[in-house]
Amino acid sequence: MKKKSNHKKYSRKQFMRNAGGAILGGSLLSSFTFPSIEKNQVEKDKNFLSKANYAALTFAERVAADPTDIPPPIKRKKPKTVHVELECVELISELEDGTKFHYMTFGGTVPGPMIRVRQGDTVILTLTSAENNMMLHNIDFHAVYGTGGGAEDTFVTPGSEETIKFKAMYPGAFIYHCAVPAMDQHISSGMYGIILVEPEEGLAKVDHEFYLGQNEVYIKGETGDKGLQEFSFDKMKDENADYVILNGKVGALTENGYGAMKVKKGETARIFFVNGGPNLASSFHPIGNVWTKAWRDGALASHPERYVQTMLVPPGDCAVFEMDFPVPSTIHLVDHALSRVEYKGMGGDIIVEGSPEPDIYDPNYTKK
Ligand SMILES: [Cu+2]
Repeated sequence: MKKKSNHKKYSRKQFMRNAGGAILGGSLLSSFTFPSIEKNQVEKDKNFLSKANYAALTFAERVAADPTDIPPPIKRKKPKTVHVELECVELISELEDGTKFHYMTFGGTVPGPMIRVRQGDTVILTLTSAENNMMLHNIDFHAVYGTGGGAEDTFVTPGSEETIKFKAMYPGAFIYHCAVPAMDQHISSGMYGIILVEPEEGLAKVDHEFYLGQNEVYIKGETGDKGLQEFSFDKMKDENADYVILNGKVGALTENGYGAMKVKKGETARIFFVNGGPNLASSFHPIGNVWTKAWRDGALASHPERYVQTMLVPPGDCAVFEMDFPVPSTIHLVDHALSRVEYKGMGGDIIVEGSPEPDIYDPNYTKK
């Protein structure tokens, strides 16, 4: 049985005791203020991570979310009450092979599990925090009317839980993210995902759905350094990222990683994309293809834009795409700020299998 965290009555001392150690708290620069959290906490604890003993955290072989691990489309014609449980999980995993990092996640993956509800549904959301976590966490849903999108009422210390209820009033794909003081660090470390609120009329039928998340990571070392890398607040303040990655790890969604996404010629796919940031906008582009339909900001109540080459997705935002695959090809999904692809790990692949379509694209054409 998890204990309620009851954060509103917490003194810093109690807070530290319950967390089993120091907890990195709020930035004085934050525009978000939580009166329940002492303001000088972050300055006192700034060096906590560099002194932290990570022995309590488990090593996860894989932190990258499986892009096909998505709840099925909703067929219901009526709203209902949906129970959702999300666990805050800190772990050690790899930014690239041999480069270890203290990830903070929802559910152990980056991005966190995709939540799928229907407009009008009532959501009973329970946020839990794993016993061996070191930090304070909470959750802010952009799909929620209410203070902090739920953040103010979901602070969880290690081993505790909080529950809120909300109604999904409007449709769209919305980010959820941790929003404790120092939320930029927590999001950079992996604490973000999508809550999809399907419109009452549902979504068009497609052959595949994929779930992708971009975020950037700041470390004290350099990109590619081996061993456990410390988080760099200084680089984060300068927005000078060492990694810009898709689904939490360099090359995760390629044949050299956990495998590319696979489709067949003539099929269709929908892509749910979230940019956690915390600071960098994504110029999201499918090399060798186009976004046949694109819902900017994940705003599914709007008409989609058509044949969009590069979609700007700001930090803290989503986009929904539909794609056609008329020819066999390998489509590189990139942030078209291409130095992030060349030097910082960004990108993932969709492989389109099938026989050639020389009318549309002929790589072997001989000039007559
Ligand atoms: Cu957090």
